[in-house]
Amino acid sequence: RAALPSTDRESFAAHLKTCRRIVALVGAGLSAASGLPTFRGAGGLWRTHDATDLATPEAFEENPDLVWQFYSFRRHMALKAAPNKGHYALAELSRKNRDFITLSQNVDGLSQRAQHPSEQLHLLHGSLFDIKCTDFYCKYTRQDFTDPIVPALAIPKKSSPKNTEQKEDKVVAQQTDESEDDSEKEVQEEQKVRDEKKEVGDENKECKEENKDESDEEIDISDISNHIPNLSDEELPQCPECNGLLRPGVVWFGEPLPTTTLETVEEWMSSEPIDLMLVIGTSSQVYPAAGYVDDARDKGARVAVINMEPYSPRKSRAEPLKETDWFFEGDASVILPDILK
Ligand code: BJW
Ligand code: ZN
Repeated sequence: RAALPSTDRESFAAHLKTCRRIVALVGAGLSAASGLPTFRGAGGLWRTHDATDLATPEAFEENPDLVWQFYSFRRHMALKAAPNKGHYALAELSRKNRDFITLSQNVDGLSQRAQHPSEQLHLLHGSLFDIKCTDFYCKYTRQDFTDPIVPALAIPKKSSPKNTEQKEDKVVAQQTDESEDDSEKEVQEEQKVRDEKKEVGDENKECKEENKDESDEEIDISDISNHIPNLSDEELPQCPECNGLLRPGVVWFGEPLPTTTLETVEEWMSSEPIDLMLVIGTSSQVYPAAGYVDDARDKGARVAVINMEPYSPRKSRAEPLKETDWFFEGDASVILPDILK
């Protein structure tokens, strides 16, 4: 019989105190409490499509409009969401310990918005807000937080008469914002202030509540579930340099992870010892990301898994864990602030 990992927070706290070099692998579960759906299991569907089917170069080639609508929706949701206490706890520990790196599979920008030190945050799967040209020879890229990125990708809104007046106001306001040509920095600053207010203001509420926005009501996903208008390539984001089609700067299945990120991470991982590997809110099914857990173990790391699903030695989630490892079952936004404090 396999030995069970510890669930004891005190022994974890004692180990954490002695740790110098720490690495965290984070996944969609970290942002779940911010209201963003995970990929696998419940919530992994967008309209009728499996999220992992849309995250492929083949899907984009076949149906760029469908895939862009998926990403436009994800960008909208991510911008509307706020970082949760789990993001803030990781960011805070990073500021205290410069030998702590986080390998994030998330593309939602929430760790950055929680002021995670950027040199200690490695984005394995890119970002929803990096946009790049699909033309192999064109190296055009930009950061872009505009929502919607082009008018045709606006999220269809509910058309209930009750909301109509308010809805129109909002659309106008959004257009004014854009025409005033806000610099991206200003937009991000404003967002930072809003994030901080949300965090501090609603301290006692559940994270999900905290991140709920009145404008949630505006989006009616059910209404458009099977009706996707065909957008032409001209209506989709276009490259200002070569007129080619732009795409989200995320890493799809079969694509290589960003080279410099891999190099930096591998260099950090190559020195010994690594004292602790935190595996947070990820199903650890996607490689090479999941492989870093074994790499850290090889350098001596004890592993602590934080996941909503109960521990099962047979599933491949950094398992099998050892007796000297930890498994903390529950919401990362609740557990992280407690165990990392
Ligand atoms: C909570 C919670 C709460 C819920 N609190 N917990 C070796 C073996 C087999 C296959 C391969 C291999 N090496 C490579 C492959 C192929 C492939 C792969 O891994 N396939 C597997 C599926 C088998 N890998 C690749 O293709 C990668 N590229 C590559 O290897 O390139 C090689 C190459 C080299 C040179 C030239 C060319 C190629 C690329 C992988 C890219 C993955 N991309 C995606 C989409 C990103 C864009 C987007 O966001 O749309 O990344 S797929 C998707 O999965 C996304 C995620 O980052 C990633 C991981 O998912 P994650 O985060 O773990 O989410 P879930 O939903 O799976 O899990 C959530 C977890 O949270 C669950 O456990 C919940 O219980 C838990 N949870 N609420 C705590 N509140
Ligand atoms: Zn181009």
